[in-house]
Amino acid sequence: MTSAKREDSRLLFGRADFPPDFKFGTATSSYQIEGSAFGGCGASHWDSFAATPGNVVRGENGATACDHFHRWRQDLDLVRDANLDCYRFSISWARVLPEGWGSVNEAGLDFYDRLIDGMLARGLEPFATLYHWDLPSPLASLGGWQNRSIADRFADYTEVVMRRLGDRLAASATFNEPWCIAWLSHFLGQHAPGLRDIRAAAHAMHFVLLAHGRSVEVMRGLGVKNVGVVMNFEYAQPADESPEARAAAKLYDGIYNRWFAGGVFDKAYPADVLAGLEPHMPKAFADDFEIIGAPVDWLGINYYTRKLIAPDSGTLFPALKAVKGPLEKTSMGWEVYPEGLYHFITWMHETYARGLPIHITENGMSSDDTLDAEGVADTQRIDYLNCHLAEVRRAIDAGVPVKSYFIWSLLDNYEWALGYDKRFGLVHVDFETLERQPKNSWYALQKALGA
Ligand code: IFM
Repeated sequence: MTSAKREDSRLLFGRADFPPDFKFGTATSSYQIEGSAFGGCGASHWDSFAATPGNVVRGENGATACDHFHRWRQDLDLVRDANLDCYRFSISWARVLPEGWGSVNEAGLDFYDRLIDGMLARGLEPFATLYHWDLPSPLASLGGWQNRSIADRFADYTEVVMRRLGDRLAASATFNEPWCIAWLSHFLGQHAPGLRDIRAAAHAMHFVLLAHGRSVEVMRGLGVKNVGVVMNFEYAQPADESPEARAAAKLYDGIYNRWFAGGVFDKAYPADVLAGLEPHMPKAFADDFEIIGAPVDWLGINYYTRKLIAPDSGTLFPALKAVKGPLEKTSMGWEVYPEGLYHFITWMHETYARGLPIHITENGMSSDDTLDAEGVADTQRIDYLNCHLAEVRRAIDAGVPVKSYFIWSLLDNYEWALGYDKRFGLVHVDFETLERQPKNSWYALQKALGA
């Protein structure tokens, strides 16, 4: 690869532009990179979802993924050599407890044990997430997130993991993106278990938060430090100036952005969303708010895009739809809207997290990256990082305690229902040979963050 090619776009910031204790990192998740066929990992609902025709592009699954299970040393070297400070990863429930509860797969815990020690040996801070969507199949058969007992099972799983690993983690999150776990997967049907059922969605939206609260309790009991939760937010803009579009955007914002933050930080759900969901909620759900609202130490924000929202035909809740917007798009078709990141950082700080440290736990983009003799010229990604980091800096200047920024993702990986086509990585992966090749964005980071 020629250095001239690598110079054609650069990151417009360095460490000196951020507070001295600000950290840079990159994020991944277990099912998307590890290879669930290896090391005694149990089946998850993503395996059966992917095996069902029509759910995932080409029926692809995470059986091999990036083979990180075997190549983790090389992958951690790539994080260190990009001059990053921390690595955010998730622990697969099905790898640790193949049945969801009961007997532990020691090889699974050993894997994470080695991975964490590998991070520490490379000077990287481990940021762990307990659940990033690979629910063990036996629990899915019992109703998964629709069944109240999932909260007890998640508490037990938390205990097994944290007793072994909790002493070496810089930060621990219970969940990645409750909106995806509940609404996207049980109402929109786009992720496992692929349901389109309002009762299932309402139950999942509550029980995922109950499980969060139970998990926090367990971690507090074990003395685990720096416990938080990672939520994804999407900027909801009315598609036009009509009162109907404004109301639809407000409701979208409620379901996506205010429900989960409201539960955790206010011990209450937003009234506008509850007006539609209450008939479908679990009985006496409000009695759980003391558990759900257990204090956390930080909030993780995942941010990618905005949506233009319009009313949809029909009267059934929520009667809204997203329409195509005019801004520049990524290969996911997502609009590039960096101002939304500033909006969420400042809004969450003022309204929900109220002074708690905020971590930007995911931000990044997919592009149709191609590898040629000169490497991967992912100029759009470098631009994307520049304009989103400018918004992070603006929020810090406005007084918000933003402590870190993680790029999604280290590697091209399994993008869920979209299979392996959508490339989010700083590092290109050839899914035939599994060879890794840093993209220009990786080199740009290495240079920007170098001493
Ligand atoms: O790949 C996902 C990740 O699993 C969760 N956050 C969004 C990413 C891009 O869609």
